[in-house]
Amino acid sequence: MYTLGEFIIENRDRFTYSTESLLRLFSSIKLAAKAINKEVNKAGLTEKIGSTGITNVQGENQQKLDNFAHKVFIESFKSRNVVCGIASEESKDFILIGENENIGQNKYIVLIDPLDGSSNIDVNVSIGTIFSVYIRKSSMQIDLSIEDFLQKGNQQILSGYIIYGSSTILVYTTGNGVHGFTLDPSVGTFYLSHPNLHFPKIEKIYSINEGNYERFPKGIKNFIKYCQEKKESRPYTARYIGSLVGDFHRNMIQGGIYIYPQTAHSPNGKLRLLYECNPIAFLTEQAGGKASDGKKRILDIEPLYLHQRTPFICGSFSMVSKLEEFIKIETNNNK
Ligand code: P6P
Repeated sequence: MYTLGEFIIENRDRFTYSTESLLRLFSSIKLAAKAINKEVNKAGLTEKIGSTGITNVQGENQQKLDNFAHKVFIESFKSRNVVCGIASEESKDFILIGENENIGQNKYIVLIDPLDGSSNIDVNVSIGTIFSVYIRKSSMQIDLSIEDFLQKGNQQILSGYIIYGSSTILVYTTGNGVHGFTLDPSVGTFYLSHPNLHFPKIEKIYSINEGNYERFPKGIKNFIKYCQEKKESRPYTARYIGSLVGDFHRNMIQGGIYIYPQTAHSPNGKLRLLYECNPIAFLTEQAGGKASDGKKRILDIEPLYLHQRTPFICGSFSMVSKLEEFIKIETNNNK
């Protein structure tokens, strides 16, 4: 079985940038993922469960493990001397990694949701880390600026997630397919377990928080009703665990669609464009699926600010296209 490092080296000709830098990036990510996995797996036995009592930049109740995961990734990227700047869901502004001149020569930008779905920690539901990597746009001779972070998703050179579930799996793409590596905790190594992940032709699942049904736009309501009509061609079932990484990972393997639309209460939706939607959208397209805000391709959305939110639909190509049709009908009816 390939380890993650062996797989990267074996496929080095398919990665445009330096293999050494990719190995360093993953060295940071793997180190942090193992540290977080250890804490997540025994959260109930440590003082790291529950809330910090702090409201984070998102206006959400920060969990202790959110804060821990954020710090672990920052330190891990700093120590591997490959990244020049990081933006995190847990930090209002981006973090410059440039204490000395050689780190200042690094050109990789990382945007990260250190622990997505963390409200599920206390109830033992899968949670995840989501990461997105770009090349800085500004010259090496000047400090990083916010524009280095506000790049369209179609500029990503690497994106992925780690899902901390019944097993810990690292899934990534560099634009040459989607590949999954399962952690063997007995040796602390990630081994190739899911080569060339791809949405199956059979579409089974729709994932949406139907508790918000009354606040959904009519096109979304009509699509939910469409999925619920039991017909030969529509064997759909509802699955939603309130954890994007968990819902997405299952849908990519079994076939399905994940929807977090705008509502009257949240006109731009809930999920963040830069470190949730763009990385998952890159993986979605590389796995043969589709990702949009209902009208526009997620990867083409122009970011205006760091913690920008967007309506988010991703999954099996034909299910996303079908939902976009329902939205288009309603948009035309309202003209
Ligand atoms: P709701 C977790 O907070 C998250 O960002 C995603 O992981 C998840 O899919 C969604 O929010 C759940 O939100 O409003 O349905 O609880």
